[in-house]
Amino acid sequence: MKKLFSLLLASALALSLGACGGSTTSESTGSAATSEAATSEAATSEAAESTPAEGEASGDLITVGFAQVGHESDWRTASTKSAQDIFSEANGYNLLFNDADNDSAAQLEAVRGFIQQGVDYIIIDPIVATGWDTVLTECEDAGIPVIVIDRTIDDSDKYVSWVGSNFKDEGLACGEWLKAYADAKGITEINALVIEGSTGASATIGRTEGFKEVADKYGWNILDSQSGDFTEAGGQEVMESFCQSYAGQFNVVICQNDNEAFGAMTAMDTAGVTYGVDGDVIIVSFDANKPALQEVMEGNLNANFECNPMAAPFVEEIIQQLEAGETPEKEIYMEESWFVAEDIAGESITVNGVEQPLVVVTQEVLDARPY
Ligand code: GYE
Repeated sequence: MKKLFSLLLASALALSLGACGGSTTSESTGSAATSEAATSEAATSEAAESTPAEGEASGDLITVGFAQVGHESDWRTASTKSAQDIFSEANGYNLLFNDADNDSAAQLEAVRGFIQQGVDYIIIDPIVATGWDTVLTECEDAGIPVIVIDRTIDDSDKYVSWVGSNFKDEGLACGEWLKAYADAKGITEINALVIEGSTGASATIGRTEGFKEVADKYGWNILDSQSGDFTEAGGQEVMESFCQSYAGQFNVVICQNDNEAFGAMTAMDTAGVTYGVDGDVIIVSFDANKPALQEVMEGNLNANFECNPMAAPFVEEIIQQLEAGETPEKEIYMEESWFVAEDIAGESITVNGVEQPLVVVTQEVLDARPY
């Protein structure tokens, strides 16, 4: 019954959001630091469903607080869904979900809220890579194990495990693919524009460093690099200004996630710049969510470097190991694929000595994708 109510609440919320243009706002999903606050703001159905009192009353459920980044991208939606699917009551969990709406101060307070509620475990997807040691010490003092997913925490090791991706390798892979592609096409000069993700996020830092390392190695020109905040609107805004400032000067656009790429494509359409396999500009993205892979298949995006959002099953395994008194691995890397529109840059690329296939996106590949 509770579940039905929260489902109804969720659909009512979705309808009302749809009615005001389909975009979520900070008011509706805002920086609710505790599930109580989240309930009053109707922030998420999970939060509405999972009050601490229920967690205690439900006895043997394991209570997990998840401090999520926000709702900025399709990748993020897939990550949230993965956690909600795995940490369900049916699976023995009581999930307290917090959407920090990309506000790192709110995310720290959300973690503190979880400590106050006495949760059994805390999952953090850190918005930014630094500023964590104090709150992680508070978690340690409270005896609550922390599991970090996706982005890294770079200034503290007071967590049990991290599950995520090697973002620098993603950037390196993007660069090495571009080299092979440009060679195959006889393109000798690269003038690139980079639309970065959110400032201070390890995903941004790694992808930027990886691509820059390859650009420096081959003497490419990075004309500009600006944050689009991992959103479609941000990508569009940055690309609109790039189209004005660098008209006729660029032949590569690197978007650090799929949603920014959608925005960049809109901006280039408006500016009359052609891109993709038949265009003047090579456009590349990271994440490889289904809607973006569709664009790769149609030749509108030249390549897409996957970032796998399905960390939750690994986190559950870690929690089960802790419950059994075992010591989980400190770092777990997700498996990811590199996707391309055309079969012309070779069959694979090698990054840090590891060779990985380039997958040409077909309908069959698309159909087999889980997110
Ligand atoms: O690429 C982007 C999201 O942290 C890897 O965050 C994640 C990034 C992902 O908003 O779409």
